[in-house]
Amino acid sequence: MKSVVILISGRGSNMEAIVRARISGMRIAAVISNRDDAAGLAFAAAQGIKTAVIPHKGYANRAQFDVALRDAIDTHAPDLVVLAGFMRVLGDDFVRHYAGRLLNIHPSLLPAFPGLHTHRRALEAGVKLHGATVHFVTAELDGGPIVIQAAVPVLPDDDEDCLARRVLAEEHRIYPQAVRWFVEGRLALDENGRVEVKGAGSATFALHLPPLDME
Ligand code: NHR
Ligand code: GAR
Repeated sequence: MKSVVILISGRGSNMEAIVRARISGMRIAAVISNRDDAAGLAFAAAQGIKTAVIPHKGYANRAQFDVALRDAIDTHAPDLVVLAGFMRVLGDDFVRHYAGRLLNIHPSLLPAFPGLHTHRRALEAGVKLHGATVHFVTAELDGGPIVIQAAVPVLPDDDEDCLARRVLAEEHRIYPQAVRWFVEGRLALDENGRVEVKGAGSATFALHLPPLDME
């Protein structure tokens, strides 16, 4: 049985998608938030999952927060740590401690638009495809090895909210899939540091696109 700790900061809909996927061979040991007002905590508690809050504001600096968070996580001795809408940048020591067992979902088609406000920046750039990426976390922000991506169209009348909603629906499909692969032991890094998904029938992309001529 693989044990997983999920880190959230807010709504927690990606955490919820992972919980609802009922991935066999996986136990969710805890859901931990850096904010006590994270809506996702209530869902986790209602599911009988242990919850904890490590408020980043309670620490003098980022390094001390990272240590407290790491201690809280490690009481559960997880095989995997999942960032699901977790909004604090983590330091090198933290990331190194969880090397190869720390996943994040980022709301863009990386390497485009790392960092914050991805939907606004995609609209400003005029890209016609946008999406989401699950990747292993490294010290380089949103720069770690890519596991799976989903693309959605950017439509002419889109605003930030409706584009975010379209991307989020895809996040809820690809994140449980990536976690399932990890739990099944099917993710490996090749000699170039790229992710290989072992086994047949492992599409590492999802496309939800209208036909080119939309008449
Ligand atoms: N930490 C490392 N080292 N590497 C990554 O790839 C990380 C990470 C921590 C979080 C998620 C990421 C995203 O998917 C993530 C990836 C927060 C910020 C940020 O600037 C940027 C990227 C991500 C998450 N946060 C502000 C900060 O000062 C706070 C913003 C807020 O609280 O609203 O940490 O997008
Ligand atoms: C998701 O879109 C996730 O990709 C994004 O925040 C949202 C969280 O939603 N993550 C980041 O922007 C990380 N910086 P959720 O709390 O409902 O899963």
